[in-house]
Amino acid sequence: ANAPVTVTVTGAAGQIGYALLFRVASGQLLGPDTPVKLRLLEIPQAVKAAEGTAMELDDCAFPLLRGIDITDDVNQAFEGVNVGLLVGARPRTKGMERGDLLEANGGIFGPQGAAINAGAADDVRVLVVGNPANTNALIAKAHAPDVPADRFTAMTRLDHNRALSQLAAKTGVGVADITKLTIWGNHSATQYPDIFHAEVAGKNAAEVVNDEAWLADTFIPTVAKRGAAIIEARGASSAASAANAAIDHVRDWVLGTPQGDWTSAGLVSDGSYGVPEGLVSSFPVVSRGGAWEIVQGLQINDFSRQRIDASVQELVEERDAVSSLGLI
Ligand code: NAX
Repeated sequence: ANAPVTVTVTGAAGQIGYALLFRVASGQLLGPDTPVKLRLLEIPQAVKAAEGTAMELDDCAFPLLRGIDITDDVNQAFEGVNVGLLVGARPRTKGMERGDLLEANGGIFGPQGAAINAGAADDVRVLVVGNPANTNALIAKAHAPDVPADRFTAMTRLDHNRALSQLAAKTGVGVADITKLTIWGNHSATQYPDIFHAEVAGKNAAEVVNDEAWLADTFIPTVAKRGAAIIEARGASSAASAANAAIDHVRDWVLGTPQGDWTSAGLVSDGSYGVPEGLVSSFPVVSRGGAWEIVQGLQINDFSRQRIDASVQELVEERDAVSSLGLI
């Protein structure tokens, strides 16, 4: 068996935390040969609820679970961490301006980045789920100058999975027959789900669909506004599907993506596809040898270019806002 891996989950008492922790502890994150030690970070008022979740984790008697620490101390939470799942964030409340939201989250993700810089294991991998995920990842990275930038990622895998499901339904195939979909840009309503390089059972998806009106007026808005539709229907935001996507992201990062396919993840841009260097933007990605690589050489048509640029522009504005607030 492998050595135990320390997995830190922030916002552990929240609804995504509740959907995530049992799957991590059961081995679905890192596979059946890797024991896990859990670190749960919460704010003081929610530590008791996190303790309740830990009691339930104990009661599952998961053979791979080698311990649970619960803390409200950010440095303790990230000491020796191998995988950091940054889920807890400050939600936007009524009357809150975007600047206030970014500032409140800067107060969370700045110190978490610094704690990762100070205490994390050399192989640390960080996935930011808490919104605004891309810019929160940018803030955390900015406070961790000694950690390679490619260890900070933001979650767009839920958007990717939503797009897979919508395209499979439209084309009448199973999701496993859809490959090479891409989510570009920000995890927000401006995100661009791109099917021009995707394949449906090996055939070009845009040609199979052959319906630009469906693409522009149904597919893209359905994927981009799915989070709001879930809230409308369920009375609460996506939780199990978000946890599932976090599991998919980290598992693929550590264990690799399948040959002949790719997925989507928010990575620190190296300038690929005209996305300004340093922005955390979603790209088509593969994972090889435990590291993400951006899929290169895709031809971007005008339809896609406009939409990628619009989402990237929003990321530029968020970066400029946190920069003028002194958060990065
Ligand atoms: P909840 O409000 O249920 O849980 C959040 C938890 O975080 C709470 O228990 C809270 O006490 C804790 N928390 C707040 N500040 C903290 C801090 N400084 N340190 C540690 N814990 C802290 O939200 P939940 O539904 O679990 O969603 C969590 C985050 O995921 C939200 O920001 C949400 O917007 C975001 N999402 C991101 C998605 C993505 O695809 N990237 C999709 C799902 C989700 O909407």
